[in-house]
Amino acid sequence: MEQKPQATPEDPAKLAQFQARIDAGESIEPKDWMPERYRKQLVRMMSQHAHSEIVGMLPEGNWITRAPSLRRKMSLLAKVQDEAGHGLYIYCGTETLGVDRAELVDQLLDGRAKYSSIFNYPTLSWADIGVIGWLVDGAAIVNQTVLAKASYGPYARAMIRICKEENFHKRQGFEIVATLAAGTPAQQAMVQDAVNRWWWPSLMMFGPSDTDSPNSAELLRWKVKHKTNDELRQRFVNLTVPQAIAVNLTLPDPDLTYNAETKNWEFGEIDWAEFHEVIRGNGPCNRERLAARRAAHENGRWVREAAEAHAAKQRRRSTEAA
Ligand code: FAQ
Repeated sequence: MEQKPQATPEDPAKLAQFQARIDAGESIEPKDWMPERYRKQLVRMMSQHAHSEIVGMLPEGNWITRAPSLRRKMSLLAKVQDEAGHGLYIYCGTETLGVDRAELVDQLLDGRAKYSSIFNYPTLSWADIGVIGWLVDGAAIVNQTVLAKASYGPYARAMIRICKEENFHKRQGFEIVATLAAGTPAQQAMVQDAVNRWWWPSLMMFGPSDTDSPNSAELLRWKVKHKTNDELRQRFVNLTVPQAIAVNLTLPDPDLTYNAETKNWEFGEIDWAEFHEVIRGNGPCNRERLAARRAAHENGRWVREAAEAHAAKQRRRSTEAA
């Protein structure tokens, strides 16, 4: 159920004033006038982001009962719990744009909403947990550090807080990776296999290349995005290659070469057909992920109903007392 608190007809003077505020680097706050299209773009992007955090709990949650030590189990539990917090925090941010969270959740559960492609891949070994922290949280940080300067205040503030926690996740993941990479031959093979499987999907997290990204131009003009998908992807590759070298792991790309002139690690062609299949719902785990979220939602129904009944009772009491 979308309310449209700011359905003011968009006269050119207002639009120009809005763009001038953006160009001056001002932050747009929930009660400020904004073009309907700006609001819609933010709802789209923020809700996809919130869904990603929630679905993102599933691949890692798969290993909580099998973590190799109490210390690893505690930090994995904390990480998964953090992702839930990020999701709820971003849903709250989306609600400041006049959207009901229940409606967004329905869109996720009935398959209308997108969430990050990366969470449709399976976690086959313990090494995947390290590699997700290193590569997936690493990619999320590169993307979200820039989103922390987004023009919409509530989203930008959410990103600042979330990035602090993602940094911790990345370090924790890299520590698992470094430990396995310095371990027995079997551990080394396990972590190399995980890197081989997660590298390309991690690059896909940044979205289609700039020539194929329908939303980028508008988001850049409104300073929701400050960098393009390809710019962020390149930054991630540049940061990650030296880390792989440091722990003697190979990245599965024969075309990876350092260009001393541009100071970039150039990389091979991404399999865009795979990317589009995954976001169309045909990745290795799409169906499993949605089934797990639907079951969780159904199992939580009694909690929501009890909370609503309690809130209604409290409201009745305060009306009677007044
Ligand atoms: N997966 O025009 P663009 C995390 C869609 S981090 C699925 O380039 P845009 C932390 C896109 O939505 C992961 N769909 O789109 C964590 C659009 O579809 P639409 C989440 C994708 O918005 C770590 C269409 O393709 N992070 O969860 C993907 O300008 C570890 C055309 O694309 C965020 O969401 C994709 N990878 O740029 C949790 C960050 N890429 O709506 C647990 C915020 C593109 O037109 C464990 N979002 N699409 O039908 C963004 O920065 C942007 O939305 C991009 C896409 C960069 C993802």
